[in-house]
Amino acid sequence: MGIAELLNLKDKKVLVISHRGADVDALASAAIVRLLLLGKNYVEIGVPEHLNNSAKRLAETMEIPYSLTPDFSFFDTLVIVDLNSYGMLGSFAEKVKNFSGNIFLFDHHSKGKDKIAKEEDSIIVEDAASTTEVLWRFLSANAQDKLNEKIALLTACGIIADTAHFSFASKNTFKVMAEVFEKTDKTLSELIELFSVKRELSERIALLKAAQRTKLFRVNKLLIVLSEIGAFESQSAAALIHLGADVAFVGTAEDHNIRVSGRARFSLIQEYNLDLAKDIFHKLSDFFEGEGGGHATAAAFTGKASSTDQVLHKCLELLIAKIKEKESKLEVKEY
Ligand SMILES: [Mn+2]
Repeated sequence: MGIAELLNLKDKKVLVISHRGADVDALASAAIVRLLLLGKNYVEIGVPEHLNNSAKRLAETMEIPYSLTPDFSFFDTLVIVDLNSYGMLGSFAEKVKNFSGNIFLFDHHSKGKDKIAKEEDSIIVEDAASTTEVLWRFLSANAQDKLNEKIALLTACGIIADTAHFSFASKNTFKVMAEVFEKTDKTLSELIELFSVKRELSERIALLKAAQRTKLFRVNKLLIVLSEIGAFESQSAAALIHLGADVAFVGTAEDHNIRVSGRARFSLIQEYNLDLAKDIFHKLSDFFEGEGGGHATAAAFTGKASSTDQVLHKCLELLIAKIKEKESKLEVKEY
């Protein structure tokens, strides 16, 4: 088929799916695909389980309709955005596995072992800042005329959110942003406004508790922290990096369902050739039931274990093994 065929679809029933807990990039990417195909096809957006608050805000400001319970049997085409592993599909995973129609996929996460769509129907650019950036580059190359203001705004929102306001921008990010600004009169702060939400009290309490409960390790010159909280684990891991950690792993447990989120300082990628997704989170499924994935500096695991602590310490162990490849002498100290 070939992924460029997506642009020629006509009279199809298309379901666009993002990952569980859809974030701004996931929803914005789905909205871009919807806008591309609308008019010539019937298009719906499906999100497994839930969206985060910023994505919900974007859905309001950009008027993006979505469903948490799409009827898969109605559709003949799937477009998957911002994920490449069945684990990230949550309750939709089985339905996607059993889907018999065409499947297209756009993503920027580290490639896992799953093959959701055929190679020629997928574009996975691991060094892109966001999936919206991948889509923008795809359209620039194949359908310049489709690049309108609405798609530009959505592209910018995905980039700004996934780069934490340009902290992790890729080589092409600013080129894409420059092209975006040619399509709109909005300023950067007006773009940020499109998905801004006030942080709730519960989130701020969780972050401060995560900081209070850290276990701190020094491995040579690196500071690594482990922590456990009731929710907001990914935000907490990011906050701990801002506080001074080089790598942070934060876990939460609901019954025996455990989620662990990891963040690493960007400089470690080059210095230690570290990729959190490949070196740590993909490997967790060798030790625990569940699945992990993500990016070089931000990744997560969802699965089962007898305790969160067990998973956190496995993350630490795998990280130390990776550091060992670079440094012959290791001095590990717990504070
Ligand atoms: Mn993304």
